[in-house]
Amino acid sequence: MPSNTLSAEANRELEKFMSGLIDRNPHEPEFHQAVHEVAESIIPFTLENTEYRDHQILERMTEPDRIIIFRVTWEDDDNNVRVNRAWRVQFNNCIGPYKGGLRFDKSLTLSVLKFLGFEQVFKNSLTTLPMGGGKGGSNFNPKGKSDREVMRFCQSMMTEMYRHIGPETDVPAGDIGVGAREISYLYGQYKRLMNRFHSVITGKGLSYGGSLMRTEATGYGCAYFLQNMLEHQGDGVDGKTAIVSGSGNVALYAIEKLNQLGATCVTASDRNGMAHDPDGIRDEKLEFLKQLKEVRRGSLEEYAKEFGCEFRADERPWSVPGELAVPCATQNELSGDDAKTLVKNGVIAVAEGANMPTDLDGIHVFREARTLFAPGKAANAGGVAVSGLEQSQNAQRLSWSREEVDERLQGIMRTIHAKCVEHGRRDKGFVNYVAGANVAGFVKVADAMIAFGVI
Ligand code: NDP
Ligand code: 2IT
Repeated sequence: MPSNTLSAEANRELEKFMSGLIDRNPHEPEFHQAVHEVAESIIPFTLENTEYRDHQILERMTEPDRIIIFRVTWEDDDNNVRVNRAWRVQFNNCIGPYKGGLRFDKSLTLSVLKFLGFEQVFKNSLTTLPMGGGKGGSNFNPKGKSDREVMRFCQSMMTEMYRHIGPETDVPAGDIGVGAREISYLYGQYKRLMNRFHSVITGKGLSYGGSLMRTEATGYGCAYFLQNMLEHQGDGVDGKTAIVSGSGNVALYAIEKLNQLGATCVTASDRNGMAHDPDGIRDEKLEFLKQLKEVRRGSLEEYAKEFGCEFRADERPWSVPGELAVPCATQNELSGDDAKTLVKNGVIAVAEGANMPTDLDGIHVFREARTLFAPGKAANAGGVAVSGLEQSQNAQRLSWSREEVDERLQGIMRTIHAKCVEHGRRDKGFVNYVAGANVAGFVKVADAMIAFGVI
């Protein structure tokens, strides 16, 4: 797919690079998409900065260091033997140990994990902390499973995974379908196998090495980034209507912080559909939603019934008007047509809480409309940043206060914003946050790779 904002030479390079990547990695559409989005920014940059081409950095960065694939066998509550597949993609450890979440989702594929691991390399680089990129997970479906089934699955998964991870090697965390409960079971089994109280996983419970604010960090960080983007234009979040998707960890805390910053969040969504609450998801309604999704693991439809608002089955929220859009559910949930609808309805800023929720057409629509658009690798980096801070606290054997972690999180999000502005190509004052995040994330890793030589 050629880009109309690139020179003919850059487009030729992009086509050639992508056709090689697709040949080498067939049947991996999400991975192709994530690389294409990055290559659109990096190829023009490397045409001007030729040392990166001479060292074949983009070719090397799109090949993971290694991928571990393994069987996870476990027993359900009825004593049936169950078999799942799990992966850990160790993508790049040039600036620190592999770091990135674990996803449990019945439709998970290697293509999805490769896109997530690839994005994580750039995101972790942007945080300023010493973290490489990785991602893992399983096609295990936690929906409808008892706590004991989830425990047996996690214990079995860790019984293989423990030999591939470590505080200096690879440090997993949560993602879709992996929250506090799963992290505890995984860590308990690691500790039992290794007899070591290692900082080998983040998102831990507060009583055994977790950091205050890790639960809130991704959503809060995303709201801070949105605020930074708007303030850069002399505006702010206060008084604006926000269209949010998702109702999991990222969405709940993005809504909480956007409320605190004065916005009204009028939508949420889950796999069953979306709820539209024009008065705003706030106060006791937000507390109800947290209980519903974090504790009872129920359907969003219950929220709509409880508070008498509209629920639209099998729909996403993008047709609801608002100035801010914050997609926080999953990849490719916001298409080119959705982006056109949002632009028509007056959206001025989009911040991706999820990873790659906007498809390539959607990104192009926002760019052409000059909508402020923060890609996930910048806007949702607060989660992994506080994971990095959890590791720092574990290394020092102490815990920082909530205020201290929040202050550092705000500082990191401000720094990421500043780097995006510095590296984003500007045309009449417009900041291309996609290009800014890609180039800023790339340079740090690429320079380390060049320094290491041909490895
Ligand atoms: P959760 O599992 O807590 O929540 C996911 C939410 O998205 C749920 O509301 C879920 O619906 C919905 N969802 C998941 N898959 C689909 C789908 N295929 N179609 C429609 N809705 C879907 O995950 P998180 O909130 O942690 O993650 C959300 C996104 O944010 C992901 O892209 C993740 O990679 C990204 N992210 C997460 C970070 C973190 O720290 N947790 C950090 C950075 C990015 P339901 O309730 O029905 O399951
Ligand atoms: O996508 C992500 O950045 C995460 N799921 C968080 C990773 C982490 O290591 O905290």
